[in-house]
Amino acid sequence: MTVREELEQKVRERGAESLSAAENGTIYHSLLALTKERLENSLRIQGDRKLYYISAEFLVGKLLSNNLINLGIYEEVKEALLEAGKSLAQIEELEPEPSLGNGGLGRLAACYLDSAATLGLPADGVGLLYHFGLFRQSFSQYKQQEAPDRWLTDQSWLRRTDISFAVPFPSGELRGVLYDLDVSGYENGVNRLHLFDLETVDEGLVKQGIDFDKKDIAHNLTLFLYPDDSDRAGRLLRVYQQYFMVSCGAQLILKELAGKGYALRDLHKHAVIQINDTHPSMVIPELIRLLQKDGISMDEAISIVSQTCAYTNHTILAEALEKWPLEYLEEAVPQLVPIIRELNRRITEKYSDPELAIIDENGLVHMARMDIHYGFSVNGVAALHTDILKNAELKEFAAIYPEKFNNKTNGVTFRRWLMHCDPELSEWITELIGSGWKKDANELQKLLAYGEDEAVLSRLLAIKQQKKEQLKVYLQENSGIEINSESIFDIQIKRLHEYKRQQMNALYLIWKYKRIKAGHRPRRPVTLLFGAKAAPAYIIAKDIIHLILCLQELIEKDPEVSPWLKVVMVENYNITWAERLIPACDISEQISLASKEASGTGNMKFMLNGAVTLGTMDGANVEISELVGNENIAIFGRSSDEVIHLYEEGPDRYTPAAFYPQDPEITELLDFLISPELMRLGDPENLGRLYRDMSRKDWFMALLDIKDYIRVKEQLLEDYEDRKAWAQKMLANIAKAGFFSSDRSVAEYNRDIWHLDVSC
Ligand code: 26V
Repeated sequence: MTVREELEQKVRERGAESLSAAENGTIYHSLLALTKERLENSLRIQGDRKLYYISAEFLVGKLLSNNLINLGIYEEVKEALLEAGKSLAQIEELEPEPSLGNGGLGRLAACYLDSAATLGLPADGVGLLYHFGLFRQSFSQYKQQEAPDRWLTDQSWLRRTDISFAVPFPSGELRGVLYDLDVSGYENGVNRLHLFDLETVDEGLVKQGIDFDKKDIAHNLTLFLYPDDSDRAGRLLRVYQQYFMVSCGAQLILKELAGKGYALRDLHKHAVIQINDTHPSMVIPELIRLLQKDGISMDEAISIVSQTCAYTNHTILAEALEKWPLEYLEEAVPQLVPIIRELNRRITEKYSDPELAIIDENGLVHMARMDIHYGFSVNGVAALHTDILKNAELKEFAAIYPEKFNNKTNGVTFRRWLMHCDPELSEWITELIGSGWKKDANELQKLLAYGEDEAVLSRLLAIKQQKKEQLKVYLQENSGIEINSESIFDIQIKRLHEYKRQQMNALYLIWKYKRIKAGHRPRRPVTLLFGAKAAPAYIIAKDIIHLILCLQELIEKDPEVSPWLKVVMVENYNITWAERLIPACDISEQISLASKEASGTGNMKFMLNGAVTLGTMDGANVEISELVGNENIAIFGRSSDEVIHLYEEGPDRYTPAAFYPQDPEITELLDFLISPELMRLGDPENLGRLYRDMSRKDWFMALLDIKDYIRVKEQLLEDYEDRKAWAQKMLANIAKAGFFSSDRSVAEYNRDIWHLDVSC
């Protein structure tokens, strides 16, 4: 049966007369069923040795198009629908987006699963099935509001299995039920994402907003991703959740090992566990515990587990490196405490440096340190990040385990981040250089041959314009917001965090607003688009959102400025938004304080879609700039070395007092936060707090880089006017993006860490 016939049959089974007469909802469910069946009949990637990628987040995004592309039936389905007068894009709108992640870390996990399946590597994901995931964001009175995001539906990509495991807690055992989701490779077989749900979970616990009884772990463990941890109960709940995840995961891994007929003591030969940041770190003591239960000695259990686990570090921010009070672990996971103490004892016996101890003098358990001592590989996620880990943050560890440290620069899947989100660009690239780039992204470099081809360059500009028009329509339909598609689209989309410096972008906005008020109109209007969620308990991050929303309103209501400058902060930024925004972008904002952004992956997606990066020499921006050359990227700000020195010299070395009130231009920008114009619109409490924070602390040094940022951004806006030169920059960025394919990253992980055999 052809895909079209199958689809016709499926809609009829669901009561429609024909495809053309069917409602979009019926078509969506038919497509879901059709695709799921094909996935189930696909080759399951298998091997003697398997990777388990264990992660608190998997930000998979909508799956319909992705699966259709990977199964090789996207075009057929699209055509069949078109002939029936239907649009695949509209049908896709009906698919809920799984809310199983927060940012780059979770999206990276999803890209890696896609690439591992594409490369034919046996690699499954292990995580939790959060019923409400991360919160749903809305704006009211220029502030972020949080609501539960119930993304789960009766018919979905998930398959409930009959596998479940008992997880021991001091208050009694709880059961984790396994749900599976097929992960398709591009024109290849399937792997699985294993998500555990609490059998006794009770959604009814969520009453007001996103509040619920944090202590009722028998019913709450899989309600939310990252529940508020501003109090003890919240932090304990994180520990309970993490343990629930790793215990289920460890039991699954051992069950699969036994299922294949291998002895437990051969675990390290047949399984490798990639620990994605420290949320799953307790898998190490848990596996040791389970092996011991089966009669293996402590010495041998430690040795086996140490040869099985590898750790990826995704941040150097001290506050994001997890340290749990031993007392919490004694309360939540007492069975692991003697093991962790023993792991620590062995280290302190050998090394006197207190920086190396797993349990510090304050009784805090450093999860990353446990991973480094008892894993066989430690990797950073971009060249600069790995250098900082080796030479600064983790230098004591690099000195004793030089062989463990390695770099794996992040990557993104081009199936989703080009073929799916910009089919126009994707098809045109194929016209120019053939389709080889879809399997070997380095072939994109063939585009460089067209650097002087006027027809090619103007077509590139035309496709960008088309994507900008599409975004304009989407925004109009979904938010009622009008944007000018002839303006320059400047976009900053990422989690809200002070180190990412959305507040510096807001200072630029204030500067530009004042310039225009003073009569200096830009040559072309500019639209600044933001998307970001702030952690519910992160006060300053929420104040920054408030500032941006107030500026959005102030500018909108000012007839002198609004024709020239527009701000849009999209509500509930997620993967689906990213897929709309990235292809339409002219300027990609990657402006973190140098040394703080481990890698970034949005920067790669933007470049791949022909945006020019405006950024600091941070994370993977450094590698982007090396690849594209100075003329194709706009770099500003202090270097990571300078910043690291400033921090090392102590809190007095950098002080915003050097700029405020010393520097009149910067003072004018900051004072605007508490100006009558803004205070009239916004909440004086939020604006005042942000003003005080930025003028007295400015921990991420926005004032240090703001002038250079303004200068370079203004120059970039000027550069945009030379349309041919701009198109050449776009082309260079696309052509050089091949390095950032997650296929390359995953192949490197496999070569250096996983050592899996390609099975198909
Ligand atoms: C830490 C915490 C601390 C408690 C509150 C919730 C929470 C959530 C996540 C994290 C881990 C942050 C690590 C992280 O997301 N790192 C990002 O990883 C990306 C993929 O490697 C990388 O591109 C980004 O630069 C990096 O910030």
